[in-house]
Amino acid sequence: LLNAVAQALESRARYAKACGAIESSNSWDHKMVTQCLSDDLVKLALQPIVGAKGRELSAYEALMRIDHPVLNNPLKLLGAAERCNLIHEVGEVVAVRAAEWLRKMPSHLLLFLNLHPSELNNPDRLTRRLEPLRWSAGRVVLEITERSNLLDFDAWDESAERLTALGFKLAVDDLGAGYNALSTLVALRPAFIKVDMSIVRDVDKDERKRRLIELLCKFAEATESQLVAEGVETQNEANAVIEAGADLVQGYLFGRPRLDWPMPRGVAVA
Ligand code: G
Ligand code: MN
Repeated sequence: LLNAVAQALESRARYAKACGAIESSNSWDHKMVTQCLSDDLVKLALQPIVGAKGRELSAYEALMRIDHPVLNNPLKLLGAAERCNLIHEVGEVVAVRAAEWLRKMPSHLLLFLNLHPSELNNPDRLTRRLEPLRWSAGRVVLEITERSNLLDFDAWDESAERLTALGFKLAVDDLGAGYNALSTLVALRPAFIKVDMSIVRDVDKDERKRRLIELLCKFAEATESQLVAEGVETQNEANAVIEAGADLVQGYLFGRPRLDWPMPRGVAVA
């Protein structure tokens, strides 16, 4: 039944759009996003991030999971929230959920959290919505994807400065998947560099990928940041990125995102 309702809603939204009824589809978006927020349908799953050398659990990345029949993945929720201007409200709920995880997690573990690039345009609003995390800002790493052009956002530097002053750490996410990779690395001075899984995939079989990761590891070392290899799925990929000098590894090999707590012990061992 849920599937049927979902399909009906989705085709109705498509129909409304096709008719050019932008306003009505906007109000659908608004209704559905608001429903996700008010009915507590937005959850955060945690995926382990593991130290490359000792294979010890070092951090988790919080990834949104949405229990809504139509907006049933983060991209759909964020797409709808962008269209009806509710990105900030989604972020507020995420911050509250992330603070709940921080309270449960052992205090030596960091929590990586994704920002929406448009949030960087409004430093006041962004710092306000991160308020629930302020008490433990030093354990929070804010990921900024380089899929969008960070430098297009006027206030990105003020945002970055204020977040750093509050004690939050910054990460460049998805490095290698987007368009602006290298200038973001220079401008943002991130504490963590997360290399996209498109570069990690088959790194053990591709000499150029291996060389590229080596180069980025050298850059990370020289700039006192840490390199995280994302999307590691096989033991051979893990061995290759660790040999290339990655500080941290993340991916299905080490654990999938999970909603339950406590996490199973002994995540990931090579
Ligand atoms: O853009 P970002 O790096 O935040 O996206 C993380 C996404 O990648 C999540 O949706 C997560 O579920 C997914 N993911 C995490 N580890 C792996 C992996 O090893 N393989 C694949 N294919 N996806 C992964
Ligand atoms: Mn991320």
